[in-house]
Amino acid sequence: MAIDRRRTDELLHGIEELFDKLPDLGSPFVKDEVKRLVLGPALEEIKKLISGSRPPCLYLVGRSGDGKSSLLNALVGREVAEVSHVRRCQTESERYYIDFPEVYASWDVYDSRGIFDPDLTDEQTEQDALAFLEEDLIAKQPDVILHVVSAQSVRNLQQDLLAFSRLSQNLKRRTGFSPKTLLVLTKVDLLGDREVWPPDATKAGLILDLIDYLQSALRIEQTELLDVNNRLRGVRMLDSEYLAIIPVCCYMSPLRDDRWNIDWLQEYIGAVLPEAAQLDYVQSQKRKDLLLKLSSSIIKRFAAIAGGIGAIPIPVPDITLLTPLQLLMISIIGGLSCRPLSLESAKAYLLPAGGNMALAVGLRNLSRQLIKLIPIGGSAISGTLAASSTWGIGKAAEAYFFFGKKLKAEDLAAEYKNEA
Ligand SMILES: Nc1nc2c(ncn2[C@@H]2O[C@H](COP(=O)(O)OP(=O)(O)OP(=O)(O)O)[C@@H](O)[C@H]2O)c(=O)[nH]1
Ligand SMILES: [Mg+2]
Repeated sequence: MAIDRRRTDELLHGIEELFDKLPDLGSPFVKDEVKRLVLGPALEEIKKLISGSRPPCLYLVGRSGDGKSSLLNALVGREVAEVSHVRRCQTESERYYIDFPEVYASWDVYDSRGIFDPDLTDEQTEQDALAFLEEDLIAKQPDVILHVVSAQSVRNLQQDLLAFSRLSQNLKRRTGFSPKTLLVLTKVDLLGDREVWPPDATKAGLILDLIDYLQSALRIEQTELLDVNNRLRGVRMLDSEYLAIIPVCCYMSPLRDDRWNIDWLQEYIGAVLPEAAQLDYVQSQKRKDLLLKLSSSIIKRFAAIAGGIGAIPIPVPDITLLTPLQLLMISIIGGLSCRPLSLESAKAYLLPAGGNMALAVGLRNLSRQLIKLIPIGGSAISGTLAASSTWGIGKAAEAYFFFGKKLKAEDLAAEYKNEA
C-alpha cells in the first residue's frame, strides 16, 4: 500500500469531523478561527503534495543507440522500453505512460529517439530535426530532460552540445524557463577493459577523464560533487545549461546485471523535480531513503503549522487543538511507509490494541494518547512547544512506521531546534 490520492478527500473529511468535535474554547468563533489558521495551511500542503500531485514528466534526448531505452528501463527497474540492436532513425518522439499500480503512481516519459542522430549529415535535415525538438519540448514541458550520451561518442560530441545549448537558450527566450537538463553519460562500463566491472581504479580514472573532458567542452568552471567523498557519482554544475553530469551503466541481460550509479541519478532527478511530481516519483522508486526525505519535509512543515498556533489570539490555546493536525500528519507518514492513507493507520499506531478497538475510539481518547507522547504540564501550549511536540510526534511515528522502532516522542521533541 501507499498513498492513494483518491483517498485524500476521505481523510480530509475525517479530519474536518474531528475538528468539529473539539471543545468550543469559550466561543465557537475561537474554534472556527483555530480551524482556519491550523487546518488552512495543512490543507494547502496536502493539496500541493497529494491531491494536486501529478506524474513526473521526463524527456529523453540523445543519439540513436546511445542507450536511452536502456536508461529508462534502468530508472524504472523493469523493461518498459524496447532496447534496440539495430540503429534506426526516427524523428518523432515516442510516449511512454508508465504505471506503478501497486503504489498508485505513474510517469510520463517521452523518448525523442533518433533526433540527434549521426545519420543526419544533411544540414537542412538536422535543422528540421532540431526545430522539431524545440517545438516538441515546448509542447510537452518536461520536468527534466535527460540528455543521454554514451562514453564512446563523447569525444565527437561538440556539435551536439552546441546544438543543445542553442536549443536551451531558445526555449528560455520563448518560455521564460530554462529546461532542467541532466547530461547522463552512459555505457561507462565499455571504457578500457570491458570485463572489469564494477570500476577498479584504472576504470574510475577513465570515467573521471571523460567527466573532465565534458566539463571543458562545456566550458564549465564551477562544480560541486554529488557525493563529497566520491567524484565518480557525478558533478553538479553551477554555470551551465546542464545541471549535472552523471555517469551510469544501464546494461542488463538475463545473464548479468551491470547497472551502476543509477541510484544517484534517481536521487538527483528526485531533487530537481517540482513539488507536484514528488509523490508519484518517490512512491514509484520504492526507496526508503527517498520516502524518508519526503516524510521529514512533511514533518517540518506540519511542525511549522502547529507553531503558528502561538499566533492565535486566544488566552489559553489548548493542546487538544493540535490533535486533528497531528493525526493528519501521522496518517500521511503511515501512507508514505506503505500503509493505506487513512486515519485508521494513525489510530492503530496510537492505540496498540489496534483492530476494531482503534476504529471505535473517539477524539478525546486520541488526544489523550497524543498528549501521553509529549507530557506537558497543564494543557496550555505556546507556539514553540506546539511546533516541537508536533515534530517529536512526527519523528516518533516515522521511526515506528519506517523502522518498527518505538522512540519517545518527548525525547525527539527536545532535538527539534537542531533539526528543523
Ligand atoms: N555495455 C553497455 N551497453 C549498453 C548500455 N546501455 C545500453 N547499452 C546497449 O546499447 C544498445 C542500444 O541501447 P538502447 O537503449 O536501445 O539505445 P537507444 O538510445 O534507445 O537507441 P534508439 O532507440 O535506437 O534511439 C543495446 O544493445 C544496449 O544493450 C550500458 O550502459 N553499457
Ligand atoms: Mg530506444
